[in-house]
Amino acid sequence: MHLLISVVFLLLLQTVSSLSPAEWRSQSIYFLLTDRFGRTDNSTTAECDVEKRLYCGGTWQGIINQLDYIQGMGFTAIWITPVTEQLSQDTGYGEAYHGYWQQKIYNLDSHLGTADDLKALSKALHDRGMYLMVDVVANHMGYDGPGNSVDYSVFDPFDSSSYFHKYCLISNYDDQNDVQNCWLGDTTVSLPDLNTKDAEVRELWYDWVTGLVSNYSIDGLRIDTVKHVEKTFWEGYNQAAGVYCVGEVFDGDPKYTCAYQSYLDAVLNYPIYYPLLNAFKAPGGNMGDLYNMVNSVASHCSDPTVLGNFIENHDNPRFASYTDDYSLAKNAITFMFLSDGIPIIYAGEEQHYSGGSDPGNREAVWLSGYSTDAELYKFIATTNKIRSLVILKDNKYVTSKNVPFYQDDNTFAMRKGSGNSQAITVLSNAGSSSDSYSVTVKGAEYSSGTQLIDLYSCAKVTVGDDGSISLQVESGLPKVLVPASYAGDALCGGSSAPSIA
Ligand code: ABC
Ligand code: CA
Repeated sequence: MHLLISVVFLLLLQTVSSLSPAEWRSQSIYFLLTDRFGRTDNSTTAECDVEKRLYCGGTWQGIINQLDYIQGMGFTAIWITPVTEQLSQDTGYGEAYHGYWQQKIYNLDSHLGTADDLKALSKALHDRGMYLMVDVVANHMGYDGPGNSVDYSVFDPFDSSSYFHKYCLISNYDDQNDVQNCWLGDTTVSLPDLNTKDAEVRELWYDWVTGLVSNYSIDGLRIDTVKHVEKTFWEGYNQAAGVYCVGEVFDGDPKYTCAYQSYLDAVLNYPIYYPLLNAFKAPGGNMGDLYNMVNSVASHCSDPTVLGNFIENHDNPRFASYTDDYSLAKNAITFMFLSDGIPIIYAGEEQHYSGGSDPGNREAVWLSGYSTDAELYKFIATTNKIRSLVILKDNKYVTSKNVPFYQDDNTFAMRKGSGNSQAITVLSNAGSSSDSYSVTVKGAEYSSGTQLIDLYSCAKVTVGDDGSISLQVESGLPKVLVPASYAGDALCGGSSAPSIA
């Protein structure tokens, strides 16, 4: 009886402290590489040469030190890179500063701090009403050297070759058996591939993830290399985690990627990533493909509103490595925040960092001095405010599906939300040096005479006779139009705007 009561109590504790997929919908995520974000000593000058691929000194305590900077942009959650103990060598690809080369899953990576530090980070976030998402890897371990030279005794608990698939490198990404059962990595650094169909391996992982989530009061997980493990593994894993899980399925085909949403709460929105990049990485980009992909994702994914949206991460060249144009960057960011799903900004994006491929895109954020005056820092803060406001005003906003309704060579428009509280997002690919131009978008479904306001510029517009909206696009900047009555303390306040009653 006592046991039963404690079990019920523990279950209750878990449900109050963790966040469900439904609750994640309204969050906004800041993704950082722990080693590259903040140092315990608060240094803003400590050297970090990305090309060396060595630990640069970021820690969990260093994140705690900079939570004002993250919260100041309006984020409500952070996603941090894996926390487990890594291979210790300086390999042909440097050290395991990124956290994806684990060896001992019950230990933490001591470069990043202690168990108490990680708990302190979790608590510091929760004290602010923020949430913690941790990156986890179940597909593989990491080993310094070729696959046929692996000493399995270094792994805990997977200390024998019997826990792993036979060594073979993935050679054909079109063959799903190859992708699941052969090994990622190469002969410089091996990623020994676990036999995840094995009952013992599954049980070890499921118990491990339950323990991790409860020990550190974790609110959500980002799961690595999801396409490299058979789908049936993930159902049990997600259940054992008991929190929102968003999986990395590195593939732009919505049919392929969305299929994983039948086994995991969500996936990262790789299908949108490519057309979003192509729409804005240079002036005059392709708006039609983005328009069509919104519809494809909506039809293939069981729930597009819980996907993780991004335009940058640590595996792809940063947006500013394609173009230094601020208006184009702003349009891509606006899309991510106002379309279906949960926005994810990759640390350094707010400083307009421009690193190319891995390892160039892993610059230390402290070298920016954590400037809160940076143009995109301020723009992201405003965009988080806009998203919070439309969520506050419309309790169906996050669950409603966005509908693209207008497109031409330079302009793309979509609406999201219910009835008379829809947010109308109008994007431009013209770039910051373009001439001012006028555009009339039709299909917004607001009745004629309605007064709308653009929450970025605070300019007002009245819906025309046939429901069309005539706009002036300046410097290729994006717009988010909402009922003019939304203007108030949060945004577009002041004497000229009516305040929220
Ligand atoms: C290391 C060095 C690098 C060096 C490299 C060869 O080895 O650090 O400098 O260049 C970690 C580290 C990396 C490290 C790797 C390998 O391990 O972070 O620095 O690279 O040791 C996740 C993580 C990622 C992590 C790992 C491994 C997995 O986010 O940070 O890397 O734990 C594949 C995987 C994907 C993985 C990604 C890096 O590689 O599937 O899980 N990411 C195609 C394939 C994808 C493939 C992708 C990139 O190429 O289909 O499966 O991702 O290689 C679209 C298609 C896509 C296609 C893209 C390119 O085009 O739709 O399918 O993706 O149109
Ligand atoms: Ca595998």
